[in-house]
Amino acid sequence: MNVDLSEKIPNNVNLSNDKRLQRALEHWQPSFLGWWKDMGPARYQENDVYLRTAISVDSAGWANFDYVRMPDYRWGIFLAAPEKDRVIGFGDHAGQPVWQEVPGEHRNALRRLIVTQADTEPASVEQQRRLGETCPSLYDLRNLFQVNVEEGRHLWAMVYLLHAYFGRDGREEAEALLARRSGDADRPRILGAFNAPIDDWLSFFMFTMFTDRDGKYQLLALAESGFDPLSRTTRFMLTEEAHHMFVGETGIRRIVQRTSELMKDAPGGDVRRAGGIDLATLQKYINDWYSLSLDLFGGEISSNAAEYFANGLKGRANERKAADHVALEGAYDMQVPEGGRLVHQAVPLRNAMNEVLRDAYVDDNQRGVDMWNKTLAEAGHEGRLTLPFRGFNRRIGLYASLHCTPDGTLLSREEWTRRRDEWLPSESDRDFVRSLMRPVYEPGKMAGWIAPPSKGINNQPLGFEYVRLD
Ligand code: BYC
Ligand code: FE
Ligand code: FE
Repeated sequence: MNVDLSEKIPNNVNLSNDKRLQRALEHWQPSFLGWWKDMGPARYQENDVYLRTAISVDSAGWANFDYVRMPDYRWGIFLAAPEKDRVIGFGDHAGQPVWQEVPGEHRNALRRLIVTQADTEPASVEQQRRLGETCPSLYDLRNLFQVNVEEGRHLWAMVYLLHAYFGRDGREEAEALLARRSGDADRPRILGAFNAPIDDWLSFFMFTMFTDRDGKYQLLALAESGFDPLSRTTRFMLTEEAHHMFVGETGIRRIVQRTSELMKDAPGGDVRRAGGIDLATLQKYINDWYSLSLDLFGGEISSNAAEYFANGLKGRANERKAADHVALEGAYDMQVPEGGRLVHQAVPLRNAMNEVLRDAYVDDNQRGVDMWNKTLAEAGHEGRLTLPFRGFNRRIGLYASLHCTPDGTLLSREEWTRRRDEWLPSESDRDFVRSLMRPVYEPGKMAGWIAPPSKGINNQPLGFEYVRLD
């Protein structure tokens, strides 16, 4: 499964055999590059960055490291190898052969899923475009750009599907993906979290921890799809996604480590005065990004999700592990707000699929938080970080109507408004965090609020020149 890198658009889908598709994508490419120039990283476009580029989808070839200028990155179209005799794994069509073309009756739903997935990829690049100017180290600067170019490639992955399988309206959607802008009042990105600003590195690490992890779970659910090209393209995206979450999880672990040191060593244990990020501030940023990211799973009770499942379009993460792939029997025990309290309600399983996926996501996050707490425990500190109650600070779904504390105690609107800044970053918290964001460009050096990583990228030393700045 090698890739012809001499082609304008590297790919393993035999693009040169389909002239019409090739022309359509070659037409879209300059628009993409124009968008990258306008909305991609605000600086450093001319600098050499030590990047990983996928040159084939097998384990040996998908991670090829070299210095590249970002605009020269080979954004390609790579699908995981087809599985022989693959059948639909769940829903009403379980056991039937997967589709290689879009079934007419599911066309709108599939297009919508693909467009929603696609929209998040350029959105994240837009959100992160100014971070390079305040990087805590060259190592981190390189990781930011790695994430950015790969999100660009994920956009390519979805645009390929739109162009190859959805005809004229697919091409129009592909144009629209380059026209929406994160945070723009008139033409915002589709999903909430992708319009929130990411203007400091603490937010960046929270985003790659929590929001990219929504990406992981949505991609796992789409990898189960009966529409085989969607399954194959998302399966390959997942291999790249792992690094994005690594950046977030280890980024915060490094901050926690530095904070632990300062709690011991700083005069009076005053972390902020010593130029670090105190645990209370870290907790508020967790509360903020975790709740925003929980919203990305959609409503707890969703007829959209039930239909996606029934029709074999979007499954559960690792559907194979489920005992019953039809899910017509059984119910999900859900906590539902009713008359000022939470009551249990049995929800038909198919209608609870968003919540089932969210459960897997919550567990995965908890594992990461446990790692951070291990760092605190090993340093002899009593303080711990936690994930707030799932209904905390939600804007989508059943809990959007609630006001509650991070531990789930219900509050009146007045009390919520009065006490909000105890739980979420206040303007002054944000100002403080921003005040720490001064760039460090010397190879091997780190900003004072974050510990160095335990090792470099691709076995390179920490002092390696991950980005050549001259
Ligand atoms: N913000 O039945 P409901 C990633 C809308 S991240 C705004 O509750 P459904 C990445 C919803 O669209 C992964 N609107 O929800 C990470 C619907 O609108 P309409 C992205 C929202 O449809 C980092 C209405 O509310 N992939 O890859 O079951 C960096 C009621 O819908 C939100 C996907 O999302 C929200 N948070 O589920 C880079 C996968 N939530 O119909 C990349 C594809 C819901 O009333 N998308 N709404 O206009 C989906 O599977 C589903 O669309 C959702 C929503 C899970 C998002
Ligand atoms: Fe992505
Ligand atoms: Fe990602």
